[in-house]
Amino acid sequence: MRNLRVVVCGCLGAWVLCASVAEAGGNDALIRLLIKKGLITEQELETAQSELASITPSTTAPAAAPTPTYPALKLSGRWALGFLQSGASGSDPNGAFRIPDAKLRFDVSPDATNTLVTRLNLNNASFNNLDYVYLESKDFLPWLKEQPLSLTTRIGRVKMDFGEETWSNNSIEGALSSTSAANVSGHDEGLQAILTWKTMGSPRLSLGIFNGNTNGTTFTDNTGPKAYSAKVALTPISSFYLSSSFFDSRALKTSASEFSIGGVTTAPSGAANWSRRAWELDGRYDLKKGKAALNPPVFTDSRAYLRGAYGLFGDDAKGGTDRNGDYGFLEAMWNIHPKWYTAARWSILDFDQEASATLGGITTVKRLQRYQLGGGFRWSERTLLKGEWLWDRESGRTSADDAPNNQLSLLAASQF
Ligand SMILES: [Ca+2]
Ligand SMILES: [Ca+2]
Repeated sequence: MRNLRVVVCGCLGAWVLCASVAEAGGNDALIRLLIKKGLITEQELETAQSELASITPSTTAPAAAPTPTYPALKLSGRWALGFLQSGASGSDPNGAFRIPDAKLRFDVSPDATNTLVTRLNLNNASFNNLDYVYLESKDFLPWLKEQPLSLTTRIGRVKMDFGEETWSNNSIEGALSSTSAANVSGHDEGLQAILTWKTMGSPRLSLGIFNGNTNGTTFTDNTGPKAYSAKVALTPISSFYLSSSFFDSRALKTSASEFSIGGVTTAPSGAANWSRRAWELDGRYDLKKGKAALNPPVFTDSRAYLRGAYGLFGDDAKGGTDRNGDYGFLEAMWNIHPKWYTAARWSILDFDQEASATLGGITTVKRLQRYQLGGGFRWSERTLLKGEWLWDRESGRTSADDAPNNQLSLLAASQF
């Protein structure tokens, strides 16, 4: 009898599966008959039905994506806090617990095309300014929807799209806690247009036009000529990314530029009118490329990456001394374990001939070479514990050579 029950139960399982597809009418009578004849118990019937439920493919349609409702608000942010200790000429000679980076960002979308982006700069637990406020509009040209193209425009105060370090030059998103020696970056008021092809290596063209000068209290442009930037980027193979950027501030008179090179934005000494131009080439190769986006680099799931940049700049000073030079970096990061990574970078900012500048509070630096070694522990998907040792070597100074400004940083960093 037991063997018969096993056979009947097995058959019943298959039969219930078929019966679920066929009409249900009349099945109940058959089940009642099988129970009555003692060929199956109620408990065995329940077990068969529950097994059926677990193997039957869902016949319900996949849940449709919820229709977005507008206006929509998205809140995001990041922070890094911890302990920093520098040499006597650095920023923290006494050692200090600090919050070197804290940002809060609001993305408000009034409709499906437009998003108003505002980011608060709360570094060192102070309200400093709004890093940017802009309106981003995506794919609003009907004819473009028929093409393998995507167009995004931004108008307002934006981050200039120049080079690659600018997209991760902070204590959270960079593999290392500090930036490279040149850290070329800037925010300015203007208009950006980004055109991306969805095929053929995803080439990307980014163009921008900006006021150029740093803001007074009125945020107006002190000269008619506008600054502009251009960048082209390409991913010829999935593990290799390449970009080239160009910037021209055009006439700034004696105002400072919004485009920073090594923290230097002021006019060259003696200049009655000046302008800044820069060109940069960037490359990145990922070993065992993962699925995460290239930015932020610290959250890469590739096994390792190597990236580098080389740039040239010229500060043309009418009535003063030109300030030209070049810069670059080489950076490597290696995920030695799913939870642990290590990273290192060498970078340089080098002024030509007799030119020099104040870099990180150290005056008359002709050449800065920065060596960084660090790593991190992935506490969770979004929170890291990071450590870095940084050596800054200044040379070519007229007053003295290398200043004691090396730095140790131990940080907890997170983003949401
Ligand atoms: Ca201008
Ligand atoms: Ca030094």
